[in-house]
Amino acid sequence: MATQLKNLSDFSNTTVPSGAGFKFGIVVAEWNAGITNALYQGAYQSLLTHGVAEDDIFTYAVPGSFELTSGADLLLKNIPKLDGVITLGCVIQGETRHFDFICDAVANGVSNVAIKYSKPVIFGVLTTDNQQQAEDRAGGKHGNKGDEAAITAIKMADLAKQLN
Ligand code: DLZ
Repeated sequence: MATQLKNLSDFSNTTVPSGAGFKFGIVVAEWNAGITNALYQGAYQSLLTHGVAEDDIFTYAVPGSFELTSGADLLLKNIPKLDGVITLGCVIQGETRHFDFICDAVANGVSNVAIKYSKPVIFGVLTTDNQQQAEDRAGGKHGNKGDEAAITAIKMADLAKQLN
């Protein structure tokens, strides 16, 4: 069973479980490739650091963030025994409402895929006002959100292992 936390402060002490034996898919959007490549490097390195084997990481690219949902769905459908999928993208606000449609679609989409398969599908998508905010979160002053997405994937896969 999952570890019972006694109080909220226990959360800050939560360590990252070992990722050894877990199998993850990564789906990366090609739009804003400079940013998404940095997110990918962060996520991949973090999985390795926490014990996931190179052979247990399956990476695929999709054209844009909108396609992350179907990419995650295809991976979970076709790669046996995946423990979860990390989606990585970067949507930068433009002059039209495209931004809102893409962000809403991918946030709802990955949630639905997670529920469909009862597997973690992690939302590693930057949704920023401009390029600088994206760079700040892809290895810049606010860290690398790809790294955080990988840690979230391991924690959720570990939770699923404990409960299933
Ligand atoms: C079309 C589009 C635009 C305008 N902006 C972005 C963006 O900032 N980030 C991103 O990942 N993708 C963008 N796209 C592409 C869409 O995600 C999608 O690939 C197309 O609408 C085709 O379905």
